[in-house]
Amino acid sequence: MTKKSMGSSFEPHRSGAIANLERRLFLRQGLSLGALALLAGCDVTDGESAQRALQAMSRWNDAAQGWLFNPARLAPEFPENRITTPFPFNAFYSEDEVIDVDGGRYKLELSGMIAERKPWTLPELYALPQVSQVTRHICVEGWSAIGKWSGVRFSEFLKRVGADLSAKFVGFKCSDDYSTSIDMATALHPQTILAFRFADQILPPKYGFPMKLRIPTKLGFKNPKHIAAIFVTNSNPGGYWEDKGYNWFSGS
Ligand SMILES: Nc1nc2c(c(=O)[nH]1)N[C@H]1C(S)=C(S)[C@@H](COP(=O)(O)O)O[C@H]1N2
Ligand SMILES: [Mo]
Repeated sequence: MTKKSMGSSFEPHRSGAIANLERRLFLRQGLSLGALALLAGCDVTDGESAQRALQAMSRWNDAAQGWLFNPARLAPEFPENRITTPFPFNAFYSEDEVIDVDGGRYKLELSGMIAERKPWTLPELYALPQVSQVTRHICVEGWSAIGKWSGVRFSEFLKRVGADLSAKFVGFKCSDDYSTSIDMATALHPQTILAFRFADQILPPKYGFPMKLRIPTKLGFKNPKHIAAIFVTNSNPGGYWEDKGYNWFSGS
């Protein structure tokens, strides 16, 4: 990266992507591009090195958070009278575009570092031991709501399918073309559940039929709905919002 003096001279050359980057940087880290340039010691006004500098910072952030994360720490649970009604809907599209997954034909696909990769039907998944939780869902957009989800502990599921629990990441592909990924410690956290029910009813389409991963220790966008495929890997798969610059760890 070449060092370049900063000043208003680069302003007119700033591309849309750079302006966007600067806005994100300021909103998320309270940093201006100029401050980042000082920290990074490089010209962050050219798109590629800016992206590299941001990614380096975000990776450092993930490493620090991973190191601080205590898998034994539990998210608060609430009595049922604290449940938020109606529970908000959110997705990268509007509620009238919610997808309709055919439960009869549905099969959950498994791949990567998993010994038994046979697909699972819904009746097979519903027959697994079920637990419930009343926890707070926190969205990065600035709202939160308490809901009740039920399903199988994700650690239980991963053990049953012979997932390599020493692998680093678990990735999720969703039927609505959403994706996300989590670290293995979070996947094995006792409150992380593969949820089939919301408020004691089969998960309605808007909340992610036929299943979502409920992770009360992570922000809402790390809780994938409409899961179609799960894979275990050692290389960070990123995700829909993660690839757009949201901090990958986004939790505790
Ligand atoms: N498949 C899928 N999962 C998703 C999303 C999405 O757009 N598609 N949005 C995420 C975000 S940002 C939030 S806040 C929650 C919203 O879940 P809810 O509709 O049950 O409130 O789903 C998360 N999981
Ligand atoms: Mo969200």
